[in-house]
Amino acid sequence: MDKDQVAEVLTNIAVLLELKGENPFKTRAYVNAARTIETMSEPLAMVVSEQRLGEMKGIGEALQKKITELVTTGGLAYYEELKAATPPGLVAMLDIPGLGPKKIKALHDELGIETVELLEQACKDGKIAGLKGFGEKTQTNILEGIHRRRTYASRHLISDALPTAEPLLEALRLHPDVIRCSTAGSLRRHREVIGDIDLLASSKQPAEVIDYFTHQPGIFNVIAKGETKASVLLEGGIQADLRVVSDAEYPFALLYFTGSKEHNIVMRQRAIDRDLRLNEYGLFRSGAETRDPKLLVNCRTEEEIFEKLGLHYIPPELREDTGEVALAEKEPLPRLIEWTDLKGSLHNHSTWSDGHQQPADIARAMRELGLAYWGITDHSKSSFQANGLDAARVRQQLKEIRQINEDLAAEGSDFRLLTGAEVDILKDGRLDFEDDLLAELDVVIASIHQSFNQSEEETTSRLVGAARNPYVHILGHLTGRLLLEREPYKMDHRAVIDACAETGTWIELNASPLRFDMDWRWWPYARSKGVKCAINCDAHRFEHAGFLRLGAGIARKGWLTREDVVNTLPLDKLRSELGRKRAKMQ
Ligand code: DGT
Ligand code: CA
Ligand code: CA
Ligand code: ZN
Repeated sequence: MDKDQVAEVLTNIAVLLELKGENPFKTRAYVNAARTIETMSEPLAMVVSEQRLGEMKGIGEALQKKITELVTTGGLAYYEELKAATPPGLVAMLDIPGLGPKKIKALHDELGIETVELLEQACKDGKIAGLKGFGEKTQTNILEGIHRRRTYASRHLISDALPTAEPLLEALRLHPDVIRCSTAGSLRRHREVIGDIDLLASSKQPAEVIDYFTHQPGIFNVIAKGETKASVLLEGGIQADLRVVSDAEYPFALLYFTGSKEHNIVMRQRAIDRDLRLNEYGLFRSGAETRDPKLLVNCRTEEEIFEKLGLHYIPPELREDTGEVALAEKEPLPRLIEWTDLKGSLHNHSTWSDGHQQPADIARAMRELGLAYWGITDHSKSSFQANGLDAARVRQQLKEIRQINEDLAAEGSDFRLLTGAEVDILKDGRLDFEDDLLAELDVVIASIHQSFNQSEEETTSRLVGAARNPYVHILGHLTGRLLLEREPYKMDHRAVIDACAETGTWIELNASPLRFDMDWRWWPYARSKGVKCAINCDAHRFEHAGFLRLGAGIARKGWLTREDVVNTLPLDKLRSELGRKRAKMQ
C-alpha cells in the first residue's frame, strides 16, 4: 500500500470509531497519523522497513504496528473487524451532505435508524426535527441530501447524460486516429434513466485515443485506464466508459455494447440456431465460442449483421427484448417518429400561472423555432401553489391570446397559439372547471396534481372519469412520477387506456425529462387500442421546447410512428381532430 492508501484507511478508521462513539482522543490520533503519512517526504515503505515510524510525529506504538501491517500485507485485520461491526447503512449515511459521524450516531442511538431508507422515512414523518441538535431546517436538508445523493450516486436523467456525452463524442470524432465512433449502451437506446455513458471508437492507434480521451476537459478523475479501454468519472458525477476496437470489429462491438443485455441474449441465440457465433468481436462461422478472424462473416455495419442473421434492421431504441427480434424476422419494423415530425406542443405554461414567459413572447420564440403552433394550457385554480387560474382569468387570457393570433395573421404568419387549460382532476374525480368553460378552449389537458395517496381504484376512476368528459382532449402526465425523485401513484394503466380508446381521448407523453410519462413500456398497448399520443413539453420556459426531441426519443422506445402522434399534424388537421371527440360525445 502506498501513502495515500494508508492515509485513507486511517481516516476511515477515525470515522468508524466516531460512529461507534469512541473516545475523541483516540479518533483524533488516527486523523493526525493520516495527515503525517500523507505529507511525509520519504517513501513510506523505506521508513517502515528501517523501523523509523516511531520517529514520526504523533505515531505511537499501536499505530506503528497497524501501519506496518498495512504496508507489508496490504490489509489490516483491525480495520476489517471495525467495518464488519458497523451497520453499512451508517457508513452510507456519511455521503449525505450535512450528516457527520456524530449526528449519525445520535440518529442511531435515539431512533434506531440504521439505513438511509429509514432515515428518509423518519424525515418525512417529521421525527428528526424534534431531536436535540437537529431542527426543522436540518430535517429538510437531510431529505434533500438523500434525494441528491441518489441521483448523483447511481442513476442519471438522460437530459443530464446526453449533453455530457456529446462533447466527448465530438472530441473523439475530431481526433485524426479515430475512424468511427458512437455512443452505445442505454444512452444510445435512449433510456429515460442512465447508469453510465458508454462510448465506442475504432482506431489503429487505440492507446493514443485512450490517452487523449482521459485528458478531456470535464473529467473529475480517471477510474481505470488500459490499452483499449478507459473509465472516467465526469465532473457532474456520471461515469463514462470508452472502448477502442479495430474498424473490422467496430460494428460487432457497437451491436454488443448497445445492448440491451436481454436483446443481446436473443440475438446470440439466433446466431447459434444458424450455426454461427455472435459476440463483441464478430459473427463467426463456428459451432463454438471463437474470435478467429478466418471464420469471420464480414459485416461493415450493424445493418449488415442484422441482414446476415435474416433480420430487418432494429433501431437501438427498440433493442429491449420486447419482441423486436421476432417481428424483425417477419417484416420491417414500423417507421418510428422523428422529432422533426413534431409541429408544436399542446401542453405548456405561461406567466399566467407558473411559466416564466408571456404568451406573446412565447409565440414569437416558438414561431422562430419553425414550429406551427403552441398550446398555452395554464393551471386551474386548485393548483394554487402554481398560481392556477379561475374562470374569469381564463377568459381574460383567451382575449389576450386571440389578440396575439390576430396580430400574427396580420403579419402574414401561419403560426398560432392554441388556447387551453391544464385542468386539475380533483380528489373526488370532478374537474376544476365547469364544462361550459372547457368548451370555449382549443385544448384541454386533465391532470392529477393532488391526493396522490389514494387507492389504485380511486385514482383509476378519477382518470377514467376525466377521459369520459367530452371536453377533455388529453390526459396529462398519467402517473405523476418524477424520475429519480417521486414514485408514480398507483393506477391501472390498462383500464385508463381502455377508457381513452373508448372515448377518443388522447394520452400525453410528457416530454419533460423528469417525467416521460406515460411510460414507454405502455405505448405499444395504447397503440394496439388505437389511442393517440400527444408529445408535450409541459414547457415553463423557452428552453423547454427542446424537450420535443427527448420526448420523440422516448416515443420511439414506445414503437410510435408519426401517425400515432397528434402533434405531427398540421394546424388545420389538428383542429379538426380536436373537434372530433366533442362532436362524437354530444
Ligand atoms: P446502464 O449503464 O445501467 O444504463 O445500462 P447499459 O445497458 O448501458 O449497460 P452497461 O453500461 O452495463 O453495458 C453496456 C452494454 O454492454 C449493455 O447494454 C449490453 C452489453 N453488456 C454488458 N454486460 C453484458 C453481459 O454480461 N452480457 C451481455 N450479453 N451483454 C452485456
Ligand atoms: Ca451504460
Ligand atoms: Ca458501461
Ligand atoms: Zn401538470
